[in-house]
Amino acid sequence: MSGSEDIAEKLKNALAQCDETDTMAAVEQLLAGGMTADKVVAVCNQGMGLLGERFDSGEAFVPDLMFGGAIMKKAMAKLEPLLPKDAAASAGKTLVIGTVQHDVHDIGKDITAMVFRGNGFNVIDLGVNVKPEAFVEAIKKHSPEFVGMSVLLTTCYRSVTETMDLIRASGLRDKVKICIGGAAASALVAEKSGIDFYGETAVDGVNWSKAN
Ligand code: B12
Repeated sequence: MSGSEDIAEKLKNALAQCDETDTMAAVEQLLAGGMTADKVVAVCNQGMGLLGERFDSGEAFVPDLMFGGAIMKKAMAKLEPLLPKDAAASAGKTLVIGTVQHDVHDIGKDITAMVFRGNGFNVIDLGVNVKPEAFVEAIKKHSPEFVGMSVLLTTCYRSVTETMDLIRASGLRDKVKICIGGAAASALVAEKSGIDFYGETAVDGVNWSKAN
């Protein structure tokens, strides 16, 4: 295993074990070794996935998820200024983004907002647990080109379909392009609910938005 693969492995495990000191040290080491910030973010995501698996198998508990989330945010604060930026490509277009109703996970949504901002988009962040009505009001108020929904809980699929239904019922569907992301999202979820694009990562979402 090469040096950086070794450190990436350490980073994943440190995050999954909620070890703040080792996580931050590994982030620094990967950056010093020349790994780009977006790749380091991807490694962190894998670590959070491992933490989720530990939770699934009864090895970790909700406080661990909270602690892991806080460490991930700290790592993101370090990485955010280093993420690739290309402000010209977006021509000042607007994205309205939020985590759907009944879901309070905000780390991936925040990263997505950050990456869009870094690429010159005007981002309206509605926060977490966003009601369908709030998405609709924001579309009316800000006339965005794009809407992004984040969903991490499979129990929140209904919030996604309710949001889509209300956007359609309000006559706004043709005015916006809509993307979705987060651990519970998939191309299938997007297709079934009439969403234009599923972004596996924040960068996928930005690339799609730039091309559309
Ligand atoms: C940290 C965490 C928490 C923290 C969140 C802290 C915070 N401030 O966000 C807290 C403690 C609050 C939490 C709570 C719960 N959680 Co939780 N949590 C996680 C965990 C471990 C990591 C999530 C995370 O931040 N990942 C890192 C980020 C960067 O990844 P991401 O969100 O996927 O985002 C990336 C992409 O998906 C994409 N993206 C995200 N959104 C969008 C949007 C768009 C438009 C685009 C283009 C891209 C995009 O961009 C990001 C970067 O590329 C996940 C495990 C996992 N596999 O996701 C479980 C997980 C999501 N949680 C889970 C559960 C069950 C819960 C609880 C119900 C636990 C409980 N019993 O109370 C509660 C629910 C609370 C609620 N109502 O929302 C389950 C969900 C299972 C399911 N099938 O639905 C998971 C999968 C864990 C597991 N394996 O069981 N959780």
